[in-house]
Amino acid sequence: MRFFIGTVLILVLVTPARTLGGGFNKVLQFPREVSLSNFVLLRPDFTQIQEELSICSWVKIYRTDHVRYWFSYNIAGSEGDNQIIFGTAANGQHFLADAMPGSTEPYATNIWHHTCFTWSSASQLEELYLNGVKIAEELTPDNSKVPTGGTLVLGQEQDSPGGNFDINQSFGGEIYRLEILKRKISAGEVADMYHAGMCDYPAPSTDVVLDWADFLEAEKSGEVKEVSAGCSRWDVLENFVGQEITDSVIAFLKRNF
Ligand SMILES: [Ca+2]
Repeated sequence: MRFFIGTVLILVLVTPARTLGGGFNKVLQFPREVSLSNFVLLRPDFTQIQEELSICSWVKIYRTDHVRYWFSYNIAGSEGDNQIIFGTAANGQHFLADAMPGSTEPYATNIWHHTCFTWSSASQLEELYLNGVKIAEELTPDNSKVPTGGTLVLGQEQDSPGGNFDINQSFGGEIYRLEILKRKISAGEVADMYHAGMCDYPAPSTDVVLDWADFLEAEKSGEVKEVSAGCSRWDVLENFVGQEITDSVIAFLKRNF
């Protein structure tokens, strides 16, 4: 019994509290030198988002030599293209295997964008936002549903579940705070998220089906790595690793941070 209590105590102490914002300041980086090996793969349960969803993220794009895909959700045996893909140009988004009309302009490189896609089967309306502003919308067919049982890949465009990637569609860039909600959030909520900025990190709402911590915990392949989002003042301490904490180091930190 004593052993059991001790084990429970240890588990409580080492299990990070999700409500404290797991994943804060952790960016997933996909190298600029693209490779078919660089991706993150999940097999999520999308039962709760079959008829309504929002998918929002901060994304930084390193290259625009092709339309490249940072998000793809593919169903085995489904007809046509991927069910959901988000790419590096406004016309690079597909939902329910249907291309969303939009500008052919690629997004600017090396700066953070906030992107949000919202939809509900009841309204039939799918809407795409970039930096808090709606840039595209389209109506989906009656009684549409997102199929469950698919494979979600970050960093590659799948032509079959979890595979058949194309080097000209491989993503080089960064993703931060991707989350999937079971509710079609409003234009005002999207704008609020954008204006709060990428370093704002509220605890996940009850609408969240997959939060950023879930993506960070997923299997990473190739050279995908976690880097700092630059959202923590403590990042500066990495510059002092191995050094003695002297009065001058403390004075420097106080002056600058
Ligand atoms: Ca492809």
